[in-house]
Amino acid sequence: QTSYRTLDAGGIRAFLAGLPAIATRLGGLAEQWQVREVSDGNLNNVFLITGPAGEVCLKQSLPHVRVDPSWKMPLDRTHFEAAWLCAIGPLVGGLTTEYLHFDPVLYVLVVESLSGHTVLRTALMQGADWPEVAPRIGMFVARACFGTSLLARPFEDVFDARRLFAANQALTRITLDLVFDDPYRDHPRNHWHDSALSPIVLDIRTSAATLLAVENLRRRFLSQPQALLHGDLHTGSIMSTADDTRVIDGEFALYGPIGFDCGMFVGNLVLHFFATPDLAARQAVLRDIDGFWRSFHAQFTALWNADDAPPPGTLRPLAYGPAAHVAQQAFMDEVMGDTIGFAAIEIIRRLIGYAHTADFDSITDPRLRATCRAGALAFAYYVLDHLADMRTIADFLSCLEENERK
Ligand code: SR1
Ligand code: MG
Repeated sequence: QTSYRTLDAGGIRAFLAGLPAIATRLGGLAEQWQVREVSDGNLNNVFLITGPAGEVCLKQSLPHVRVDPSWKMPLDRTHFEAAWLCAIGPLVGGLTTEYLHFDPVLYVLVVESLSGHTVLRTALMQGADWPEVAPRIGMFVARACFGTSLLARPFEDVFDARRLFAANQALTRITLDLVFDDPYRDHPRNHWHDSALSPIVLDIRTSAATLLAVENLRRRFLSQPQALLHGDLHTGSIMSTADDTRVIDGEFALYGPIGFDCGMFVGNLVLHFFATPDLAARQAVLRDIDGFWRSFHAQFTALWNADDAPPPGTLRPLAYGPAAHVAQQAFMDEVMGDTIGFAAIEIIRRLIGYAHTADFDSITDPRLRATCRAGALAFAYYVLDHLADMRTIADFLSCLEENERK
């Protein structure tokens, strides 16, 4: 067939049997391949296919949101994920999955299977303490963002890439609505379980300073195409073991402010901070936020200052010495400011918007759960109202520690 259809297990076997490199990777005959559905995110069908010689992961776009068939959606998201993977794969040194195949009719993406890895959010909820993961994510963001920016590529390449990803409008619209808009007004998609959150929601929605901060961040999200972002870098978009970490699910990829990816990751670590009752686990989150930022900063500036000859046509520095250092510092400070702001926005939407996260679900006492959620929401509200005072990751972390003592 030459038109789109949603694949079932039989359809998946027939489809993969027609791809010689993948069929060889799986080994044996198609009838022997085991197909297991592992769909976990909100949008797509995901399967693991296991043969006698190996395993692959297959992801297919649906014409709707997976968790809400009445919410219609174009199919092109796996096209953008494939394009993202091809763009950043060569830059990030093994910190994502291997791209294997994309089918533009079925909107099927086939990638390396990571069945030995655990989704980072799940691992954190199970008590894993993997100190190297956050620095690896810092490395990932630095490499992917630096390598797709004007600092590393001629403007012609960057403009072509911006044009390609500017067409990822359906998912950019989701982010705009779910992250930057719905939580700040009444909308049927919003919901929260604990009435303890309601007074804070009211405060957020009636604070002019907070709403202006959100508006400013929303504008920056759409108007600062600094680098190719992952676009949805929460702890469910990361799979890891103690020794190996991969960023997956780049379907929300777009050119935007680098601090958006940093802020999504940091915001989700903060959610875990408020969700875990264990003091040592909370200290580990503080360490991870610090480790993430240090690694991101060190790697990004190292790439910027490297002596390697950049590709012909790349912008060359015009200023050297202290002036250049000051300019670089200003750029990194701007990314830091964005990181803090976007982290707060991510926390808010995960507590009162459409797409919540599982972090708080493991707290069995309903009153404690409500207190923890309210603590996270109040923290994010405080951060948005004090953005001007929070200039460094240390400022952010001390604010988080203060909240821990409350
Ligand atoms: C309808 S999609 C809802 C959320 O899930 C994705 O992972 C993104 O975070 C999006 O905002
Ligand atoms: Mg996802």
